[in-house]
Amino acid sequence: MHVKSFVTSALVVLAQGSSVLGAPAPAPAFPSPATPLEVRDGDDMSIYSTPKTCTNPIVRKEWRALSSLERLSYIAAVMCLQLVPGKTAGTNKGVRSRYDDYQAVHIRMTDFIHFNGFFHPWHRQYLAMFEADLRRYCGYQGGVPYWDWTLDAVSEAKVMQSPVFDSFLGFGGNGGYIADVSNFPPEYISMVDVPGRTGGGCVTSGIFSLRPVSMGPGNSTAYNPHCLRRDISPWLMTQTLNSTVYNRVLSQPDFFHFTLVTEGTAPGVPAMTTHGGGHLGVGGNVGEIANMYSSPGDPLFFLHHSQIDRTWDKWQKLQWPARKSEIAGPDTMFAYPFDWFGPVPYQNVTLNSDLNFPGMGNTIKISDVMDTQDKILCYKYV
Ligand SMILES: [Cu+2]
Repeated sequence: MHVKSFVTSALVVLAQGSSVLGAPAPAPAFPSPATPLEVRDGDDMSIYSTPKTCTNPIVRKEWRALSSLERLSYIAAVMCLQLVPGKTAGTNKGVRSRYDDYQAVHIRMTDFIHFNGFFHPWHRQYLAMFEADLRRYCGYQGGVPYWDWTLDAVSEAKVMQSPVFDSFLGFGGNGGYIADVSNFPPEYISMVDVPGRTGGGCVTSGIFSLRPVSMGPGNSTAYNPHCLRRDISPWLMTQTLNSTVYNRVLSQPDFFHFTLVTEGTAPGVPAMTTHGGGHLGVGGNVGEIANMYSSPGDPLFFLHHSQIDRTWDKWQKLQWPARKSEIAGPDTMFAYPFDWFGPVPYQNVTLNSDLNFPGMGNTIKISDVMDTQDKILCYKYV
């Protein structure tokens, strides 16, 4: 299936869907293909961990630096991945598509890849795999775009007008405002109570509002189709995603502090920085992207994490090549220095530590993903 035909289908679906955009959600009107799309590379999952000579790196650009056609091509490719059959439905019952495979592996791995030393390298490889699939299954030609939120976090008004929220050339906007979300089931509620939240309802604009999220919210890979929710806090975004916070992250003297400051030095809003700010700034109290487990159900996840990965790359390049081999942090979630809920036994991660993607790809070493243009990776940020 070629990009062009997907762009066309996207336009057709948008046109057809326009009448339901204002209707109350859930609106599970996303079309299913009559016949499964061709999965060209079969079950070959070794491609993600095959070393390559990196002569022509994939280019990852900022969302607004893409042309309109490039933005549509990316959106169409993500839609396409939501139509390509998944491969892990045997273990993850909620999987309906290749896109869902990514949500499922994140749900399953969440307790092993956050608030510890695996956070940066695991998400780096995760994005590279997602990018490889957009390209091999969906004919996408570019890299996973990043969302440089520092360009938006200058004011609350600007945040709401961010091009990533565009209903046509973006990922749709906020959910409708629900003042009281206290009656939501606990799995919907994010870890932190977010001040200044303005949504909470189902996303009502953009192509992704038409397709239900397959799994979650929360720590479950059972099939539970539900609408994509957002609960944007423009206030939180201006506090956590501005260039001052960004530069504080970048100026950390070693990886231990870099990764600590990226994930936050304490639970809660006052210590929140870039990573939490993107998730909770868009997801608020009940949005999918605010959910530690099921957040990749919101396609904006990938743009946010591309920016987080870009920041790591930028930080590395500030002292290159020394930082190409600098890794730190515990091998266990919420262990020191993330031991906010009491002491947790741990060991330090090393370059030799394993990164696991159950059902998705081979186990690799952290050392495999320390350079975006070496070993198994080949991409760059511009
Ligand atoms: Cu994550």
